[in-house]
Amino acid sequence: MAKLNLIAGEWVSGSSEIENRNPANPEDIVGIYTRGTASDVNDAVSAAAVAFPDWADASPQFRADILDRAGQIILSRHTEIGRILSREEGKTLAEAMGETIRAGHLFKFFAGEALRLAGDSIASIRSGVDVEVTREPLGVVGLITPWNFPIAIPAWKTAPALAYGNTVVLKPAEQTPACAHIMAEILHEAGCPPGVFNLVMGPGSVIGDAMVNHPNVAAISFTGSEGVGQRIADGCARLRKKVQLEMGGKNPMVVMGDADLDVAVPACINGAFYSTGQRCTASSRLIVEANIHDTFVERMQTAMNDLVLGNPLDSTTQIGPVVSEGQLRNNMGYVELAQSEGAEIVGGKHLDQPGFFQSPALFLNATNSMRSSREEIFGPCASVIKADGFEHALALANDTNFGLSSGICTTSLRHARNFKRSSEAGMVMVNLPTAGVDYHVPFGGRKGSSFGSREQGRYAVEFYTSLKTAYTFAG
Ligand code: UN1
Repeated sequence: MAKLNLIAGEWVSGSSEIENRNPANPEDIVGIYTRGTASDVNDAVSAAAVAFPDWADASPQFRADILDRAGQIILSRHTEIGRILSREEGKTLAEAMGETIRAGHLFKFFAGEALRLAGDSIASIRSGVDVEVTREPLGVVGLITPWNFPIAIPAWKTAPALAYGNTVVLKPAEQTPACAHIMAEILHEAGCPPGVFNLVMGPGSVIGDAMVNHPNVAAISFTGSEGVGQRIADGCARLRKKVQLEMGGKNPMVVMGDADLDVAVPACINGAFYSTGQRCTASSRLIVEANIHDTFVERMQTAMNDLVLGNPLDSTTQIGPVVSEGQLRNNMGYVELAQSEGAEIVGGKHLDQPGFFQSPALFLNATNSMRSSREEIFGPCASVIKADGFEHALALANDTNFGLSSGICTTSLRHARNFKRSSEAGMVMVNLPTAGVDYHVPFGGRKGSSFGSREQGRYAVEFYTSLKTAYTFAG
């Protein structure tokens, strides 16, 4: 029996079905999921529009309690949900449980934020007049989420949207519908009124497009690829919708000659290869000061040889499969490209076993101008680029069309400070991997990585509300 869409508080089937398979073991079917149509999107948007006035006017305590309950249920089920997440996406059980806990915390954080929505009272330039600035929800918001964080990203968009009084239509990635479906069940169970939260699963070209083009969807928040992001931005601009885009990265990790390699090597291994490199915050360019380069590469190779690849459900596994055959082909294509561009390849082999496995790859002697150093791969592959000193490393780090996350490993306060100030990225890490962020602070980038205001933390209010300036003359 296929898992269904949630529209107006009812579970409804779409027009076809899709199998959700485990990338570590394609024989393992995680579940069968319905695929909705544009008409399901219309129904979901209508339900969300009908539910909006009461939800927007509900006591913030009412909204907070529902979000808090949802967060609590997610936390209490994190082992079971983590296992399903690992089976549908391929990340290790530890990463999957960590992600599920993050989702639970996100709901609980935004439960609190629902009660903290604040405005301003500003003196008017006219006497006897009061000016108040308040924040109001937007209406129906459309959320489009990727496969690489199947529960955390749906949670970090849904929780603030609902906390501030919007109603939601969520379209999760087709490869990973299970966690979003569980989140929908949990919101339902937590007491979310019919129509406040709707789930429509199906292909992006159908469901996503219908959401972007629907006149009653006030805003779209999207995380995914650059190409799709551009299409969504164009559609939203045409209809003057608010839009928030979180797209790719080619995140630099600078390793200075003065770095503590006991800190730098694990940070680079984690940033480049954990979650099989399938994070938009992954460290895909390791920019290493020449005087430490050979030692660093040697230490990285030793650490890579020690990495345990395999079934993500085994507790010793550190690196699981890539998400799909298509993604594996893409990654192998970039390994070949890097080689043809003159890089020396370490690892990067397709493993001959069931599932979509490859060994992590370093592209040695890479230059920053190679295509393999400029385009996002979204796999466990990192270019190693030599730098002559701090200024050169900084220039290389910033020489990219992306600007999501960046990092530096150094023991110099001066290098750390200068890098934090001059890095053209939305998030900067010192002696930490570029990936793996806190859930209660802003997330987002610059240049080609992001568009619109930041996600997460109290800054999420910018996107999910609209300002109103009210003037009152009391007479
Ligand atoms: C993280 O690094 O902890 O899609 C989160 C992504 C990002 C999330 C990264 N939006 O990879």
